Amino acid sequence: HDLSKIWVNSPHSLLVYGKYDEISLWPLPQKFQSSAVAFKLSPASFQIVHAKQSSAGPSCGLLENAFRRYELHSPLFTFEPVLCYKRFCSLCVDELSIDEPSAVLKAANVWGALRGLETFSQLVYEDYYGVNKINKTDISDFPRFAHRGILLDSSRHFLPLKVILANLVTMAMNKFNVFHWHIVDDQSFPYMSRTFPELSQKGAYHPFTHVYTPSDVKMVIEFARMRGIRVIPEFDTPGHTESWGNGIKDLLTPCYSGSSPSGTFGPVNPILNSSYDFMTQFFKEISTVFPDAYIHLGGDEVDFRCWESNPDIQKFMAQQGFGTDYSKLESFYIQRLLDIVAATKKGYMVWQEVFDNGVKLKDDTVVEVWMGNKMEEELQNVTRAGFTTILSAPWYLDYISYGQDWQHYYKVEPLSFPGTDAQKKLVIGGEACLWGEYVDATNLTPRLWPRASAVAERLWSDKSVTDVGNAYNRLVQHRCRMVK
Ligand code: CP6
Repeated sequence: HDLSKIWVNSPHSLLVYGKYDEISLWPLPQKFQSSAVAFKLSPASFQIVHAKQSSAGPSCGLLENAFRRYELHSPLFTFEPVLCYKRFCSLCVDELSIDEPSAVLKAANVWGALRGLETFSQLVYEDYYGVNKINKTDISDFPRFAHRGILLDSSRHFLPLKVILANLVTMAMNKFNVFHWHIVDDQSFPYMSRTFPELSQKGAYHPFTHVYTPSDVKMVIEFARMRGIRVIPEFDTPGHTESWGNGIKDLLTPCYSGSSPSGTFGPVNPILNSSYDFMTQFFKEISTVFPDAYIHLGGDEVDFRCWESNPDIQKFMAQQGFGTDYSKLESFYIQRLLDIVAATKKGYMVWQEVFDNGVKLKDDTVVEVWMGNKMEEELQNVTRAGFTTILSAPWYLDYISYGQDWQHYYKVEPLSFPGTDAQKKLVIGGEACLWGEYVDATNLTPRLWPRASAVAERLWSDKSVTDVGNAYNRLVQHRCRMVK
């Protein structure tokens, strides 16, 4: 027979996920009460509107945008949730109550309202007859940790804009709120700088196609903001900077073999004033391009061999009385860099080595603990010194192994280290890191999700939410929701 037709069976609605009243919220809210009473959502006039008493209105572009997004994806609702936006709430617990004749979402601020809309959308399911329903439900919710991040690395492999935006969408579905953009590294420099265009012209994998233009960067920041996600860029120095050297003459240390330069280069040259002049101009630009209050300055894995080989550096070490302790030279560099960045009025984040090397840090510095060995000791030390801390050591998602490794990520308790309550309060959250050595646009999404969802629930839900079996059942459905 000839093939004469193709029957396309398309789903009614993108946002109808669960089947037969299985509820699969992810991450689990702090307080949740649902009843068997179900309301039907028929296909006419679903609307999300501002409540009369709301302090936000149609002039709030961020919420208007979110309303349209959630409505667009759910054309079958007649249900009318009312968004009540209150400017102040002492405890900042947001509430969602679903009842007749309309659902009400009370949020302390726009970010809470966005999270509540996501929760609402996850509650809609299709019953046995294909009818869209939502049960009578009461939810109070708030995140356990304030900093819930994902690190992506766009240097080892260039990540097209589309991939980054798609990742921001899945982040919002998991209530992540920080995109840590490890934008440049040894391998390539895709950030297009207005002040130093040679950096990407000579340091990117391709000067036109594998770069983030100023408008690309703006797009990422705005797309993220619309979903309640901060963008913290990382410009890692003095190590991990090989690609910077292509565009900026004399920025990197020439390595020596014996008494002559070998032609290879090491970390940023810390003994030249020109290096600091460059950093001053460069970070002045970065501080205006990225609106977040924080910049990540890296400072990890500085290889001392090149510095050791260079006679000018040796001479400088002697003059400064550093002996042969190159971590003192590293601290010397970082100290000056921190002062440069502090002058731009930004806060900074650094990898743990910067703290370990005894660099004097501003009080509001955030230290990121990434080394898996002695993680608890490090958390103890950093918080004892009074610094705010982010944990990423247990969540290196680029490291892959056989089986369901999400369970390992899920079982981590970030506050299990010995310390006082005051110390534990300093741990403000964590990050799932997907380093890019073996990751590009072709495998990023399936490598990251739903494994990062395990981290999302650990950082959002109550400490007592630890049942792996229960999590498994919800995660299966949550994955399905993300795929759709
Ligand atoms: N790149 C940069 C990396 C890593 C770090 N910094 C890294 C180190 C060890 C592991 C995974 C990633 N690839 N710039 C360390 C923070 Cl196991």
